Amino acid sequence: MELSHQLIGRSSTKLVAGLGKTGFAVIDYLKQQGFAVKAADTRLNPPYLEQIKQKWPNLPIHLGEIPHQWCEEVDEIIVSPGLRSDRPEFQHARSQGVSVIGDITLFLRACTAPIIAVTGSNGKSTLVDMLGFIAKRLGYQAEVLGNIGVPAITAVGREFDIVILELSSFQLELIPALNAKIALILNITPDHMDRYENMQDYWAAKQRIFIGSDSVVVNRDDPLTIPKQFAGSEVVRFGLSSPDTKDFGLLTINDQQYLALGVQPLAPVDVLKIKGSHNVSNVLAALAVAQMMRWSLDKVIACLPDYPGLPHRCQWVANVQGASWYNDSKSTNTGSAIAGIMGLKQAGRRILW
Ligand code: UMA
Ligand code: ADP
Repeated sequence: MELSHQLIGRSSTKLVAGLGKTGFAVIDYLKQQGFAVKAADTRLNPPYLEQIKQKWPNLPIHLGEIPHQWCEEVDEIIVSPGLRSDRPEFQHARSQGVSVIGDITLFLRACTAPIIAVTGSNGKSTLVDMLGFIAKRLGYQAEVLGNIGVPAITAVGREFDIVILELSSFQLELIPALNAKIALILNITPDHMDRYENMQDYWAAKQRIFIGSDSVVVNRDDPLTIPKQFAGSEVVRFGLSSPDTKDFGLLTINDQQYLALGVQPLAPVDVLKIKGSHNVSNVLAALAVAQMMRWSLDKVIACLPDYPGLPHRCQWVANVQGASWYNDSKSTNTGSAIAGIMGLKQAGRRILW
């Protein structure tokens, strides 16, 4: 389905706050739409400054603390995910009737394709990448967008039939209603505690993914992934234990572990290239999504052994003198570090971390 270009308030001025990857993509989109744009960043030398100056030499730019005046003289501010949207200048703008949104809200205004939305503390990128891999193998035109590193707004104008959207808690904070076809929180462990008061606040931001969603996937190993409110139609669960009738999980048959739907074994876990029980959990989540999308499970199972995983995530590098080496440099919080160590643990195996 094609994304429509909504030309809302062509003559109005937008302020893009944050001149990183997101800010650059948002300015590009807004300029293409014919809006007057101003840009600001609290840093004196933000990463995309030179590209922005080169592409739009006359664009007004403010660097350093953003003045209240800059925020009140526009009709809308698009705040990059790395910037807190409760900063005083944005609060002031709100009090003056200025709308303060994020890049995803801008994207949602133009997106008519169904969205599979994924958040969580760890494994988001692996899951969305895997879902993109599967969807493309099954012949769907799928776009993998968002926090994985592709600002969603860059997809507007392209043709596709499904969006697989990775969302951070920062992005979710600014989304009023995502209305996803399927929404899921993969897991919740402490992260970004410099941005949130406590785990409750972090969890509440993640929970926003469920607003307006048709169906949800729940990790039954992690109660924090259950929607606190859900008015949609379907819930499918996954977890590493043996599953209930309609859930995904693991069955042990003749000492071998199988991915399973209810009592039905689907494929031995050993066929997967990506290793560790945390990755098995990611695969089970993908199967739950596939089931809800009514994708052929036989076809999905057939392509799973080919999924290579993403670099730097428990990525096998080499075997040297009997020792396996893994690169897990994308492990940036305690939850993922524990998952990496515990996930690769086997009887008789010694791990040097
Ligand atoms: N910053 C300032 N002043 C500003 C604007 C930004 O100091 O005025 C700082 C922020 O505090 C942050 C950094 O600059 O430390 C980058 O912020 P940004 O919003 O400009 O980031 P982008 O380059 O646009 O990248 C963002 C996501 N970054 C963050 O949320 C911090 C990228 O996720 C994402 O891939 C990209 O948009 C495309 O959607 C990165 C990330 O680390 C990979 N995300 C966190 C995570 O995964 O845990 C949430
Ligand atoms: P995210 O996008 O959420 O940061 P990634 O897929 O990039 O997640 O993986 C980041 C780190 O988390 C890597 O070290 C990876 O091995 C680990 N990881 C992947 N899946 C999970 C999971 N389900 N639970 C815990 N850690 C995980």
